[in-house]
Amino acid sequence: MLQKKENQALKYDKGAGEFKNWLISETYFNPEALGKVEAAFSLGNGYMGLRSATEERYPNEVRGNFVAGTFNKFLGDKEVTELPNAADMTEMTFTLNGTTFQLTTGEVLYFERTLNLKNAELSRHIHWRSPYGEEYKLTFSRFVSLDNKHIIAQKVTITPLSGDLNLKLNSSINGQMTNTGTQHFKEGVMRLYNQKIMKLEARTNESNIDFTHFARHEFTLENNVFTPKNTIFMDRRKIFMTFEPETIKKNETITIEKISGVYTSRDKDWQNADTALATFSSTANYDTLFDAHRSAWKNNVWEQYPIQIEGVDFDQLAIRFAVYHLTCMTPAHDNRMNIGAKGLSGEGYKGHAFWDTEIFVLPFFTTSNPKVARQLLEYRSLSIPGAVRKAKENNYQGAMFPWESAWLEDGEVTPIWGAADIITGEPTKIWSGFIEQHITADIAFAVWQYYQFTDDQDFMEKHGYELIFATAVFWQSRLEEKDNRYEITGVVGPDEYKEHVDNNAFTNYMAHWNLEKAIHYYDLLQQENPALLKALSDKWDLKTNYQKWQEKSAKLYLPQPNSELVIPQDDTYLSKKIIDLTPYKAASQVGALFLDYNLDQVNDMQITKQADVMILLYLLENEFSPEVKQANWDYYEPKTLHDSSLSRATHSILASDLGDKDLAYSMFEKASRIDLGQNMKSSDAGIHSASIGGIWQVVVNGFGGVRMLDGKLYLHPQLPEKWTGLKFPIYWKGSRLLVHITKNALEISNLSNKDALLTLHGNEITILANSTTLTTI
Ligand code: IFM
Repeated sequence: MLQKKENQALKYDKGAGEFKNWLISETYFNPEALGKVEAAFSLGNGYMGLRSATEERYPNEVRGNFVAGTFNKFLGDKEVTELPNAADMTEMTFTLNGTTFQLTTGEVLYFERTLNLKNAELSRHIHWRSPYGEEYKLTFSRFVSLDNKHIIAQKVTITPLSGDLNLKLNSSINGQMTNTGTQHFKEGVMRLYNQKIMKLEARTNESNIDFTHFARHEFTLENNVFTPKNTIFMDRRKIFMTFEPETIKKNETITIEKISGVYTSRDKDWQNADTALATFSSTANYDTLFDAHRSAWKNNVWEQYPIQIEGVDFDQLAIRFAVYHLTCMTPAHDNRMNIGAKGLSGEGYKGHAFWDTEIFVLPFFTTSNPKVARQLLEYRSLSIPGAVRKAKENNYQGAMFPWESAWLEDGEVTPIWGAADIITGEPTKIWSGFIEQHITADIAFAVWQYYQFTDDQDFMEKHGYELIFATAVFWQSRLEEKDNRYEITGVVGPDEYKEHVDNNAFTNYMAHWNLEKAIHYYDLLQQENPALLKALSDKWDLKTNYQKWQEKSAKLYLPQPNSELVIPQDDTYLSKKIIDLTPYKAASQVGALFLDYNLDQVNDMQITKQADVMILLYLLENEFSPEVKQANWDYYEPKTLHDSSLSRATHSILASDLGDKDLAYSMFEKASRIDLGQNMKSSDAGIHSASIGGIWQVVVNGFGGVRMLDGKLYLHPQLPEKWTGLKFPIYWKGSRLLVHITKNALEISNLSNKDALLTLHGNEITILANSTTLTTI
């Protein structure tokens, strides 16, 4: 019998003392909603991500362990490359006096599963009565080390409460994992070393990446280490051991540690499976590994990003949850890799990177850890060859970046077929990979944003200028001449409910912005670095392109506000049918509209999936007046279903710009609950990376009012009524600033040796090096 369900499965207020607003707890076990906790409580370190499936197995679970950058394409033309699900090293089956431990049998007298964000450790505390009335206390803890990126550590304790215990443990490295049925690995060597370390090797079947997995165990009874009777077994793609300790007396506690590791031939320091074995063999025990892991989180994460929200406990927890997942999802160790739309927390979107990185996640790193931002942008630079190939395949020039991106050389990897069409009964075609093209300008935008924040000239010379030029070469080749102007027809904009539209405002404006920036930097390099300009000109034929940029940019059609100040989202949007969206807006599940209409029908209605004109008003904010922003909000928001998790954060920031604090806060409340809230189905396929980056933007760019416009830093804080304070760090042109906003004061500490210039509420101020400035607001 399971515990009685409380109204809310997740609790946010269990943390006390040093853990206040650091803990998220699941308070009853719900076998119907395993995916939520597997993803939202997933562990990771940017090298790998581990879904928090339990040690014991359940029918509805989705176990997952994803190693960044290890893409493989299952042979077959319907498949695209994806991050394969590595062997599961966490599985353990406990047989207690002949009965398998399972929370769906017997009686759960107590259950709590907690993610401690501060220490990035997952724990479970259980009091279980077996179907035969025997009672046990079990605790489980685990972490994915931030200090040693290859390591997963687990610790289990079992205390028999009603009599002695005969325990049998079956613990495996299970390579039978699939990605929803697709097996990505060829079977490799299995072996037990020194009666202790299990090894399972596997190789991806198309990309030929070697994976070597290890696991070893340690047993302690009442603080005495011992080796129980054990046996090794091998099965297809699975190696496992059984352990049978001597009888454990009533109230005695047995502790089992399982330390596992995965190494792959994608690792920069990979040599072979033997050196991986030597490295793994020297790893320490749980507690020692945990100390190093906890210190890494303290030093590299929480001291690097000391972000504090005062006044609402949930909001403080939510921003920590965001920073936690931003750390878990980001392969900061390797510039050949990027961030998946679901991070490393699930199979959703196959580990592919989208514009989610540049527009939603990157601002966090650009502002608070520029080194990582640079690496992520270098990934785009290194993947230029794939973008050039895509341009050529489409008869364009320059770099046409893939809508979905995986390994550097892969080019476009968006799947072609998606969800069922309820009218035709066929799969819906996904057009984004063909015609959602704004990503090319989004990448250029992020490069420029990074450069403005950091003044990183070295990056610009090695990567940045080329990215801005190569993308502008694409745009000039993409524009179509019509009636003495240039247009962009047949695209999907950010609103993916509109396909094959002409002159999507966001796309046209961003393309124009991209062309203008290329012209600007071409002029600049001509003055300041002609040698570099020559090298890039030789590669990209910039002389010819420069002229085309000038001619075409000046004549590129930019949809203007109409008499009601509304910017047409595209050429036909405003003439389409309007329907009552009330039921769909109220639906708890995303995409409820598609239970009644198919995409072709929605294409003919004024229904917007996610921020489209709205995101234009945010990114290029100084090109539009407050009146235009308000008119477009009033027009589009009621027609926007927020069916993409990217939408609400942008709306919240715009509401702040419009001076509507309550609206901004209510949008933030919804955005911050997409993964962390009580909807137990919202995260099954993985957390929403862009939404998580968006939460940080709402806090810092929205409520904190931090904006970079034309290369200058502006601060215009507008705290929600319920907040009493907000503290966050920002890097600005080499200075590290700590901003503390309260209801009526603003304190900025410059923690570096360089003065910082910024504009506060319209006035320019200098924050002197190593000093603090206090202003009333
Ligand atoms: O990039 C987004 C897109 O804007 C909306 N659909 C989901 C994608 C991945 O998050």
